Amino acid sequence: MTAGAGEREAIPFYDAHPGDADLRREVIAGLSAQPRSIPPKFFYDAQGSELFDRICGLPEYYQTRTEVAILQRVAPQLAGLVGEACVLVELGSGASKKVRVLLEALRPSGYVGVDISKEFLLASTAILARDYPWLEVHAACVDFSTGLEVPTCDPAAHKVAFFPGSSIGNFDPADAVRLLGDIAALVGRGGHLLIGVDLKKPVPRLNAAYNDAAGVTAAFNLNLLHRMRRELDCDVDPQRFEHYAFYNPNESRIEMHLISKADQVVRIGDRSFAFAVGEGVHTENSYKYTVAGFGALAARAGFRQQAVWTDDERLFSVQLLQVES
Ligand code: AVI
Repeated sequence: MTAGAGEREAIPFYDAHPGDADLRREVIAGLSAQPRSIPPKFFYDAQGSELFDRICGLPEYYQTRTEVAILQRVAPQLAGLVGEACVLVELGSGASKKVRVLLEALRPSGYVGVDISKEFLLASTAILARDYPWLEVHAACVDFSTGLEVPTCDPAAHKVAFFPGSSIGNFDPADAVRLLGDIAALVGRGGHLLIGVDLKKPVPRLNAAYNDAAGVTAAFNLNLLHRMRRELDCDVDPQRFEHYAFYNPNESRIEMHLISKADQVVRIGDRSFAFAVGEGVHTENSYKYTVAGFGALAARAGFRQQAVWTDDERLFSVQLLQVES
């Protein structure tokens, strides 16, 4: 297809989107296990991605605005640290808002948005392609918790992965090392990873961020049950569950659960799952790190901390990691 004046060709799209079968299989496996759990990657259908976007603007959720302020402050230095004409690969690109600061500062030759939420990814990369006509934009719908096979625009270019929002915190440390290793393989020797990492801090601040007064985080958590109703043959009633989130200091993580408000049975196809009142499903962990603790984790995947920036209150960090060469 050839684009006419003022138009762009369709964005190259790589689709490895997990379908209904993965949702059904992982939900049934998670509800059959003890303790029960469902992986947080299933939060992000179109509704879940919208709700997460709203979370990012909440007064209690300090992460997003703090990270954006750090990125704006350090962007001018970044070009000097990572060099010119790179390809930027954004993991968990979501609404692709934060990356704009980097696009202006780095002027990369290519951008690859990688996300599990297909509709959201296609919409946000289309907007980027419209707003940055000089940029080669690609989209890849991938569940990167199971591997990172992503076509990059220009195989020879220096690669900079961008993994904002402390999404790395949603992986248990062993899985985080595995994912960081996949990112190291993607960017190659000397390649970079710019990553947002949420820091340890007083517990009330953490608890408030995951129990906002407007109830958006609760709606985000409960959307998982709405999604099961929408996409599976499932009779779960989301009103009979409630959101529960707290900081677990022994594991250095926020935990989110969905707690049954009644004795009840949930049916999915021909499978039934009995819940006693108070029984829960573990839906998310969000690990919090010290700067040194995250450096040690990244080193296990072959990265060294080249630069670390924080805000004045040390709520959040943005870290530039480089694969040892
Ligand atoms: C995407 N991730 C980094 C968010 C977090 O803070 O762990 C997801 C989230 N869960 C509840 N609020 C936000």
